[in-house]
Amino acid sequence: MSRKTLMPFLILFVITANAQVTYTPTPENLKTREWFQDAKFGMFIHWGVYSVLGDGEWVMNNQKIDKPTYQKLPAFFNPIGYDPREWIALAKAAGMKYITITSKHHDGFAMWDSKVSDWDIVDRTPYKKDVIKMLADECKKEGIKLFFYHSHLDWYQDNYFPRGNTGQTAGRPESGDWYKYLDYMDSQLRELLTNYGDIGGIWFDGIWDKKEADWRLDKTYSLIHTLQPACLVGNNHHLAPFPGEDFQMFEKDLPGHNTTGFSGDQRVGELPFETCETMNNSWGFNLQDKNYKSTKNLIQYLVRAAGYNSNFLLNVGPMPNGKLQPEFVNTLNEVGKWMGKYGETIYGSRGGPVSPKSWGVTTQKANKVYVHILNAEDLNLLIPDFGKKVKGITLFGTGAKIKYKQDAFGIAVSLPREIIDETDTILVIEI
Ligand code: FHN
Repeated sequence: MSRKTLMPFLILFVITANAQVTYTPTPENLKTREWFQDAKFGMFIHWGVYSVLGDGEWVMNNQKIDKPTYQKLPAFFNPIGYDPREWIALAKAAGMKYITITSKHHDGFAMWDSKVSDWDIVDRTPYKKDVIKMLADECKKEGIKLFFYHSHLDWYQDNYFPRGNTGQTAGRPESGDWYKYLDYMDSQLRELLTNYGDIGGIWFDGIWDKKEADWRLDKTYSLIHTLQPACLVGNNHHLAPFPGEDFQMFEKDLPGHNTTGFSGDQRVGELPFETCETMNNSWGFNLQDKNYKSTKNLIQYLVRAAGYNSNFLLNVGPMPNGKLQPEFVNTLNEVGKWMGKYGETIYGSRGGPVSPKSWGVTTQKANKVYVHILNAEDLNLLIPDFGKKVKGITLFGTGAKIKYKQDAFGIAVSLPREIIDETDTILVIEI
């Protein structure tokens, strides 16, 4: 084998070798995984000082802003309109059961009161308040689990050296101590897992910036599981899960798909799944991005995700004043109305016995299989046989009986035209 052919294997080996070699999740951890799969729907929040520029969370890198210039930003970040109760009320109204917020994005800025750095919201902004603490306290009151998105990649720290593929225009010195950076990251994670109550999970991102590095995942994952055994670890490395991880995420794609190009090397593993998506085309607040996805599109994404046995983490990028844009609020309320009516077919379900099809997906709970027809291409639907005798089929919501014929090939259903709902027509198959 040539060096060139060997390289991808070596890279994979280096990363794998850094992960916990053997990992047995604790009973508490398995319980959180179960809860996570039942919860199905969460709110992703990308919020940082970058929101001031209204050009997304990559603005430092994309506009080639150096550190001294970027350091001016926190002075403009004064989110006096921030009220975590509003965000949580909206998440609940949308039917979401957990929130994943950026504790630190790639710009390295800590949105909590870090003691190991002054590059944080309390030390650098006129607002001076720990927004993560405020959110954590309200989440606890409201029974919403809180997860932290935490960037491995850091465009600010000098010790993030040798540098990766991004963050090269921050004007940092050509030297640094990589292991000091990892120690620093672990100290910050220790703060987050010590001072903010029970944390649902840590959602890592950014390893793809420096695939060949020794990320010491073993140490970091062990630290997390020692501090909070029930806390789930997930890593958006776009690869198959490593030992020490508790869920697998897919960015902007359903498990096994690669429409965005992120998941080319991603193998679908055995852990609980989550897919994340934006409401327009941006994660962080983007003033000019008006590519809002429709309510129907987002509901169908959520339903499809459930059919793929996956959670759906839907992103909002709050504005610098701490408010959410009305476009997001309206759509989320509409999604919530739908979940209020049809959530029973999603929450607590698992991917159904029939694999996803062009017409839709199935979910299942106990002896009920929910057939979600998202695209009624044909009023004569043949649901492939899944080895169970059908006792009856009804239309979800009204309970109206649906005629069917079952044979060795499957279940033939002729759908009355008047029952077709262009968002999702849901049949309940009792088995
Ligand atoms: O670079 C980030 C990006 O800003 C955003 O946080 C998304 C969320 O999945 N993840 C990274 C790109 O893979």
